[in-house]
Amino acid sequence: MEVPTATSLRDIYPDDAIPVERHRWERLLAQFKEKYGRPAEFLARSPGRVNIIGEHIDYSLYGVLPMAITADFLMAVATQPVSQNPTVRISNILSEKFPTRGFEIPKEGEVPIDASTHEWTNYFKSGLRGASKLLQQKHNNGHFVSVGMDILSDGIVPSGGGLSSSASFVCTSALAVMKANGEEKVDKKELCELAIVSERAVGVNSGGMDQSASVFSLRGNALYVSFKPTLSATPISFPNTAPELTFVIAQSFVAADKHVTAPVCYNLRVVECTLAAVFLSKVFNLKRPLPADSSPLGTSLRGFHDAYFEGKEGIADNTKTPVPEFRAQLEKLAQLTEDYLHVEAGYTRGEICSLLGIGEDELNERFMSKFPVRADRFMLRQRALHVFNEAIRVIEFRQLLSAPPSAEDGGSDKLLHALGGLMNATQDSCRDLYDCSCPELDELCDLARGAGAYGSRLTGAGWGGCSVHLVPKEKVDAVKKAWERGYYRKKWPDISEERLQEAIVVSKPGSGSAVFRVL
Ligand code: NG1
Ligand code: MG
Repeated sequence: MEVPTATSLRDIYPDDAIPVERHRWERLLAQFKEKYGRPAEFLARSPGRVNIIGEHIDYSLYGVLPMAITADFLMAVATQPVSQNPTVRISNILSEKFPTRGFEIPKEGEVPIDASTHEWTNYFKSGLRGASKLLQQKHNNGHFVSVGMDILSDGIVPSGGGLSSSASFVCTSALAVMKANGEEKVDKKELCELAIVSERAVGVNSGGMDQSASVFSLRGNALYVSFKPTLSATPISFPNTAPELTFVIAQSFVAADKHVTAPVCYNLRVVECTLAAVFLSKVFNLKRPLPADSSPLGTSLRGFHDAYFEGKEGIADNTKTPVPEFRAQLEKLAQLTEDYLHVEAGYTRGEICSLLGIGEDELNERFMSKFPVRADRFMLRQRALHVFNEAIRVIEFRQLLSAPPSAEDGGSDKLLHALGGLMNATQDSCRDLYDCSCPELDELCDLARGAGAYGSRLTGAGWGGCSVHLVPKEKVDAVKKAWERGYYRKKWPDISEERLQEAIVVSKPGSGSAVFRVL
């Protein structure tokens, strides 16, 4: 599947967003011409996403259910005349929010990325790196050097908020580089896989959910993204129930800067899940080391899953859409975790080493060197329980969407309660087992549920950032009022109207990456 060349805004945005987007695109093109003294040749864009369910399981290679939002990163681009010293000149319309600065494209080796400075140019550079690597593979003409580019971008995905601002920026950047270097057709899977790997260069050992949602989404649909045996994305339509399913996004405004907290939050969770997988494979003395896979540290709970059930008659799942037995397998693994990973207080490095039969140096080298983490105890039990049970909730959520209860069987009210119940269970598990919520997110969820939301939970990495709520259309105002009174105006009595508008987003499912040829 290729990234589409849009011929009208209608190919990209839901109808009600068109007037605002038209104005935004025209403003960007006018400012591009003013800044660079010539018109842009094309525009590239990739949206942010909200994750409906399936949290912190993509890097364990279990399927997730995100939905692209309308907000995107939009880049106007013109290539520079061929020169000995190609450069990238890049700036943002909202320059104070997404600071970037130009740089020379190196003639040898990869563009250097200093992951210690958290600046947005790094995301462009990771997109440039990934695209250059892919173009080099495709055209194997020795070392590939990108043409110089003039870029003016306008990103309106709220940053640091769990709506994948970073992934959408990387995807747009990689797409812009591919187009600037003459790639007529850009394959979605290739674009997505390069964005997943290259974003890790910025210092967060992330999974592949965000880039997949950003690239593959189709307007009006959610997306089921699965990672084994290979990356695949399946559009999921919502049943046309009444009242219509509305997902409302609410910012906690708690800065969730994953780069700063990664060693004790996000990257630590990746290590804990990977160690849980290796630990379980030792407990069940599976013959050989776990198979290498596309997870950030090369092996995962899904790797343990497939190894544990390999050869067992009749139930082994390697298909894109899980077979019925897949759920039974997950329940079995959750039970094994209950029974065999019994230490609630967490496992020390020493205990892990003695069970794995390796020394502390090897443990650090294999699991904690590229992305250092800080912890004395690793909560293997809790993280594995969350992952296996969350993977089950995704299967149940999908089944409800594809086969909603019939009218006589309770109809849409039963559907909304069931979907909301799964989202609430995910929030409880993120808070209690995965420890990635925070009081502000818990507060937003309580207020929403009290005002009529069927389901409320954090979305994205958590530890701040955004929440997502399943709210029947007629209850949206009541929920917004409850947040205004009980959260936003309480914490910030002088909050501006504009900030309040920014806090709550009701977004219809938008489409994914696209390019728009101007000249
Ligand atoms: P956010 O918080 O939107 O960046 C992060 C990861 C995802 C996934 C979620 C948790 C990055 C780029 N993305 O999303 O891969 O693991 O957390 O489900 O870090
Ligand atoms: Mg992100």
